[in-house]
Amino acid sequence: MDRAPRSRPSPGAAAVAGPLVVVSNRLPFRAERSGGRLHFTRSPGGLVSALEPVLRERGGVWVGWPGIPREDLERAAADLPGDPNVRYEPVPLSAHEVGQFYGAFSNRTLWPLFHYFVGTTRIDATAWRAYDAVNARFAERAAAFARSGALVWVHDYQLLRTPQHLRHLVPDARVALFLHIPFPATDVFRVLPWSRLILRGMLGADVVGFQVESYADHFLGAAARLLGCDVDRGTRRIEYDGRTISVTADPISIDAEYITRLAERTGPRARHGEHPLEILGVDRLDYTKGIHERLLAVERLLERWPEYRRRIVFTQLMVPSRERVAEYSDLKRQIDETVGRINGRFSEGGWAPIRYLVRSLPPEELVPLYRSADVAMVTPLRDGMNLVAKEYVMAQVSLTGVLVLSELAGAAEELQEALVVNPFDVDAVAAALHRALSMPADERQARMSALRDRVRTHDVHAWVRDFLAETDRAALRVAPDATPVEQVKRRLLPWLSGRPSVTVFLDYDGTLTPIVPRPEDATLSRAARAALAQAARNPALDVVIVSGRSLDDVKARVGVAGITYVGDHGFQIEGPGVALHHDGLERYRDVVERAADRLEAMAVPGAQVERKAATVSYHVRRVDEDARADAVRRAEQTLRRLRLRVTHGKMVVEGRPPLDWHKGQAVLYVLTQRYGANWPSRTRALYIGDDVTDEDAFQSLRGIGRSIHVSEAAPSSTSVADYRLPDPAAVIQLVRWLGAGAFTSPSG
Ligand code: ADQ
Repeated sequence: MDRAPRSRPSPGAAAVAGPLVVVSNRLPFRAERSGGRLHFTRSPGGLVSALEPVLRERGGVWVGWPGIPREDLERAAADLPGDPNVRYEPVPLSAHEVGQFYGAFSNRTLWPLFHYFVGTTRIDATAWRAYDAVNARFAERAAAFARSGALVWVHDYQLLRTPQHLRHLVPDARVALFLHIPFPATDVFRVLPWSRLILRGMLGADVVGFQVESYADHFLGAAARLLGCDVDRGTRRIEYDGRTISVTADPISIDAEYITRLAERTGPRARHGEHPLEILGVDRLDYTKGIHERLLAVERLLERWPEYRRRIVFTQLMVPSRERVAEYSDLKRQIDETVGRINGRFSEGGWAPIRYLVRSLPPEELVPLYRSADVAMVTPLRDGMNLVAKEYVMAQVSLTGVLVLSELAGAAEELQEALVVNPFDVDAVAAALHRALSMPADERQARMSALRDRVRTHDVHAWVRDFLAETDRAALRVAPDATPVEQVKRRLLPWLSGRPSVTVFLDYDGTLTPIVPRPEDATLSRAARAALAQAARNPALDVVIVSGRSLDDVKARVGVAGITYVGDHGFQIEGPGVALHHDGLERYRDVVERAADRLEAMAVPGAQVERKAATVSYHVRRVDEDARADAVRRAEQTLRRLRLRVTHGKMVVEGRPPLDWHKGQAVLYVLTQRYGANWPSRTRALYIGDDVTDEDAFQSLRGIGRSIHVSEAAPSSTSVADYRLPDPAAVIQLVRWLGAGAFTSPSG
């Protein structure tokens, strides 16, 4: 189990090929218990057979849940299957975690919503948190390999937050994501309260792949509309957080040669009795697959064209899935009843029109069924791709069958020679069935051979090759073509130039100056002061410094005349045409003083008490690490006892009057005082800050201004800011650019 991945580039492999790390919800094997021991058997399937050869060749790791609860895994780890060049890395999950992350959020929220079943979508915040936490765990497992330069390829809707978590842990990781199910239109996607966080999660990847173009287009649209990203629909690129993300449409396929060989070897299945026309449906038992509607279409066929009575048999094969989800057992019951009703209505003389089997057949048994079926009905109500359609086509070695295919399956974009139908339109599906059953042999051959050519040339191996080639192209592209400052400038430019003036709000500590151990040492650099002074001279620019420090302190530290200062988290404001001395200051002055005295009396070594007019700050950066949590807890108690509101910043606990007033309100106050209530049509408000307390201002300006979070790491899921800059040096650069008035000219 501790084999390290080896890189073994093959001749002709792309220049950046290296170890590959596949991350998927499940490892490619099933665990079964027998004789008190756990046994692992490989799960068959196109994805496994396509990915394993590449993993073996490049050397690699497969990260996933092994399908058994954490408790059992500890005992069984030694028995996990291995391969000299592929390492399986299990992500241990408890039964409860699987229930929340997989059973609840993946399958009762994302699955229905992404398949446009909005009414069935559950919105459950507990499940969301579990999903995000489990996604982070997958990222942690993959991080060690990502650090050594491997390409990490994340799969499917269960892991949409994993790319961002991985990017957070390994900023220069190479990450790709492929979504196997549809990506819905923005107005459906945004039903999800966490849609932006899901998007940010996905945008942690360098390449995001979808089955078909329309899903890729939906994703580009969502990035532009929900996150305000710069999106180039022509080249399918998204600018996000200083990086360029490529979006691709690459339809997954099957191992075409394997299915063909199996079909040729096994030959057609013996036909039974005198009912020569066979119609086949093969699906996971899932409400998206349209099984019930399909049964109604068979019923309609027998009603409208009675000549098919006694001449057809419709066989529906279903693999049970997600049996614990109520919608699935309801569906099973509904299908049972409808089959019973239709068979009851039409059966005669030992003939029944519908047979259905609930079981999984091995390929050796499934392929002969495909081969002998005169018609395959693949009529999902919505499907990312649908591999059954492609399997049927490749098993049709004698070119006699007809594929009836839903236009709402991704496969319909490629398989145009099928009889393409709207699966909700029962009459149209019945008519297509009639057309398929009565189609002349030469038309059947022509259609089927065209379909086979298409699937043969784009099989699953081509899919893997094409997708990996895209990731190589992304890695080889000239490194992010712009610095973070340039990226932000580019995005701000069109917005800024729409108004005659810009009001820029800047936090002080951590935004204009680097964070230092002692707050009194945070002095402004000469370059920063010069940039602010230049900005202050620009008549189209209004500069406001916003700080948790006292007004006098921040004024003295910045020392630039003609600009506005907001101190004490907004309780004091002073600048041209605006002044505020919040009445809470007087009412709470004594309480705040008393709080400061008590915090000082605690005499914690390294702790520092900062007294301001309306707030008191307790700095713990220099408190011994072991004692810090305790110091924070005691400070919180002290402040709460005096009925002050407790807030947290970076290594600081603060006590403030329990009034509904914060940096966000102070920002709106300044704007309204200076420009009137309709300020959004007169100035552009931009807020730049790094602290937790700045989030209030980001929040106040959402939708009516823009905000930049100063943070070294990729945006944390807790910040609501629009953009990010890495450090104060980048902020100063941006201020210099604003000061130079470049935003007023379209050339920037
Ligand atoms: P699924 O929703 O599982 O996959 P699909 O693409 O049809 O849908 O794959 C089903 C697979 O299960 C096929 O390979 C089929 O042969 C097999 N299968 C179904 N019933 C069976 C039975 N009774 N016995 C044995 N095998 C059976 C998701 C997306 C799809 C997307 C795939 C791959 O929902 O849209 O095509 O991933 O990306």
